[in-house]
Amino acid sequence: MEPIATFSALDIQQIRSDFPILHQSLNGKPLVYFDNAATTQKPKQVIEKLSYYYNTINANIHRGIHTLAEKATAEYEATRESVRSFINAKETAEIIFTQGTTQSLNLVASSLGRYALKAGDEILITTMEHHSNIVPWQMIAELTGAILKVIPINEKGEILIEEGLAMLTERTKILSMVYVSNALGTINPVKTFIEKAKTTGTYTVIDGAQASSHLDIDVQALDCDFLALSAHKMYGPTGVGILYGKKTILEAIPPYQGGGEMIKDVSFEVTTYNELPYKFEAGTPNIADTIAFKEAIDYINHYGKAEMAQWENELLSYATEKLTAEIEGFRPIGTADNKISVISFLVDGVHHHDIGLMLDHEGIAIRTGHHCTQPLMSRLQIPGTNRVSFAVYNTKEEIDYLTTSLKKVVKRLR
Ligand code: 7TS
Repeated sequence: MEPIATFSALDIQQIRSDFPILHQSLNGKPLVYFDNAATTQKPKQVIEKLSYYYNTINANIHRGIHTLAEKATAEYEATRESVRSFINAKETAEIIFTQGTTQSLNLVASSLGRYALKAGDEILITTMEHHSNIVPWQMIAELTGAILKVIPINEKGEILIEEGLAMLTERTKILSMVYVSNALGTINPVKTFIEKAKTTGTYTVIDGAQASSHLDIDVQALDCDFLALSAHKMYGPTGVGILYGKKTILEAIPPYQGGGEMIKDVSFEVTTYNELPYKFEAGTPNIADTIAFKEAIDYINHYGKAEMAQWENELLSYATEKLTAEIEGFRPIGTADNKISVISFLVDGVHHHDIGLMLDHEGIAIRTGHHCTQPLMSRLQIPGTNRVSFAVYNTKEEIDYLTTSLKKVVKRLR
């Protein structure tokens, strides 16, 4: 599919008609899906590709010489090329398929950590990391004696840039930073940090889980060493994602898991590893979902990521203004100057869990809780938030309905 010409041609109703799940009632009300930061819904192109795979070309990849195996392998590798182009990596050898961002970050923490870290070395992360960019580093720090350091943030939910850059020194062996915060929507100045990291000999890892469907990602322009993302947050299936890594580093670091596919030769005495990217892809992968992932990328490319983001940003401004004006005691959490279409909030005098539950009764799906960012919640001294997050198929009418419903819910709860 060729990209459409302009954003004005973007027909939200046309887009909505591609998403079967949106056209249903829940709890007797039409579904309004505002939990897109957790996972986006899937267009029929992705869903149909899954059944195409199982109906027509199901076979294990890279192993058989029969026709089905060749077809499945070709489609699997076509997704790799699609992802390469999507993030502008130099080579497909640099795209490793994983189960998603969490596994990608565990892979890099384990393999890079075992290669690069020794006691006393520092790993630098930020206050707003998702647990999946905290815990793997704690685990490798425990194993190696490395020390975890955390860049502070301000009350708006922005990284303190000067302080953060000052914490990045020759002692910092790895910097791992979230590109866009899932809990606040903050877009971090990752490029500034990567540039400084070049001068301190620090490996850079970017958690791109929330950035992938909203921001243009160019790993060569960023010049990061690693980047992780999940297909399910970009209109693709669950259970598949990627780790991008620079080839020279991927060649140097040890494998993550052992097994089939990742070897060249095995004997009881010695095993040699396969070439990239297969060295990091042990076992039969998630073939169907990986193949369908390409449809999601094609879908985004068709409408244009920038055009989609423009619509989502329009929804963000509209909703922020409306909720602030109409909901008494509305308190946005995370008011960064540079943010994506996520609104985290609390309402004075009402528990966030009650809001989430009662909006669900109105057919509105939002997220409630700590969003797997407990240290961030502690820093902000809140137990959690309500979070509304937009995707391209959301509408202003849905925001109007949210506002009316929230007003009703708050009135009832106070
Ligand atoms: N990093 C960030 C920034 C995320 O938002 C998430 C998932 C992950 C890592 C983990 O990704 P996974 O695909 O491996 O699960 N975030 C959320 C969320 O905000 N609500 O549910 C999942």
